[in-house]
Amino acid sequence: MKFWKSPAAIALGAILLLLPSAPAGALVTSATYTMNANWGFGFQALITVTPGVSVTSWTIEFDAADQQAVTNAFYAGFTQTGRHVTLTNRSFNGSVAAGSTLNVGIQFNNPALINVPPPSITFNGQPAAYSPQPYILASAGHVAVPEGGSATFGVTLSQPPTQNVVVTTPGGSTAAVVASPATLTFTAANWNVPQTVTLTSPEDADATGQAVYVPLNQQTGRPFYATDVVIADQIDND
Ligand SMILES: [Ca+2]
Repeated sequence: MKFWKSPAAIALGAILLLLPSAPAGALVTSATYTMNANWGFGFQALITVTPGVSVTSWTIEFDAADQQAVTNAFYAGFTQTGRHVTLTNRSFNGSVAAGSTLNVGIQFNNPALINVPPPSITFNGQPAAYSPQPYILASAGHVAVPEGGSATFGVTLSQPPTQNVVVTTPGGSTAAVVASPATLTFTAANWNVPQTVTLTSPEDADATGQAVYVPLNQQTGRPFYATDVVIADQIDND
């Protein structure tokens, strides 16, 4: 008997069509990670988790980037072993209903100036469907700039924009180191082609090298890319 002619098979097919496509208990747990403030040697990030099943306690785990150290967590306890970070619920927010959103903030020390998000996030030991935040990527964290001279670094995006992205560099004329050009424009065609930023240090009268923050901030475009920060280390010649 050909199974597709079987009345029983036809009846089973009809029953299957009536079942919901995502039965309760099979919802996917999702997670996002967003760097919402970056001041160079530290930053704050927001993690959101939408559990697929209701929970009464939770852990969120991920691997931080090289040298990143959690210094504080908001709405969670935290421990860190090497690069591995574990966040745990506080007494008041252990219960999270399936499909509702849990928000946790984290603050890091970030001496290596890395703004790349964690590669994955697990929730109660299970990998979450993870949407890492796009980011602006400088080719170096620190750039040495000789006084009276210049140095360069490159900038790319982590993924193509859906709407052209303009990134600004600080253009202060009185700084010990000046970055140019003042803006970089990335499109769906050139997002991964490094654009050169030139750091120039005018001669000055002091006898010390200044460290100048060069934040790379998105001004327009979509999606939203995390800020990267370069530190220009002026090499004094006086
Ligand atoms: Ca000098």
